[in-house]
Amino acid sequence: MKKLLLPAAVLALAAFAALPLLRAADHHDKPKRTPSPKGAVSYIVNPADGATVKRKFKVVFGLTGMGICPAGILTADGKPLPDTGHHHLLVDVDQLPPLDTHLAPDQPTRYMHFGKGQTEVMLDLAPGKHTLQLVFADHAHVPHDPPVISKKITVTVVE
Ligand SMILES: [Cu+2]
Repeated sequence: MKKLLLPAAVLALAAFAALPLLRAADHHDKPKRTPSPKGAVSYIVNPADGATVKRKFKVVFGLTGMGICPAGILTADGKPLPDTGHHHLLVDVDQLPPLDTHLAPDQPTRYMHFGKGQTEVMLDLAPGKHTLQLVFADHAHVPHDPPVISKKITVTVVE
């Protein structure tokens, strides 16, 4: 538990620094997946499926049966904190990425990592229909086994 007491800036830096290293490892073996507990659910609290929203709108992430932990955090003995992870928001991503390996790096307003443990984001999207879906993943950005993924919702953005 000692590592949890590190200053937030150090945690954020660790999470940021971990990404390129993980990408480099992609070409080798598949990463070990972290188990998710039975009944864990990820969902979008807001907006509602089918809602009409303004260009700038807030997306609120919901999670039941698991906890949030910033990316890159391990216990003193090198293990992930059990039943934890961080959110990823996929915007207008038609097909889910492979769920047995590291998720692709952050792409603003399309493929977002919330490695500091954030549970909401303000989006600014062009008018029209857009889809939103959450994928929860572990300390190393690898979805849990079984994966904890929200329903994909559709919103209509208006000026
Ligand atoms: Cu991530």
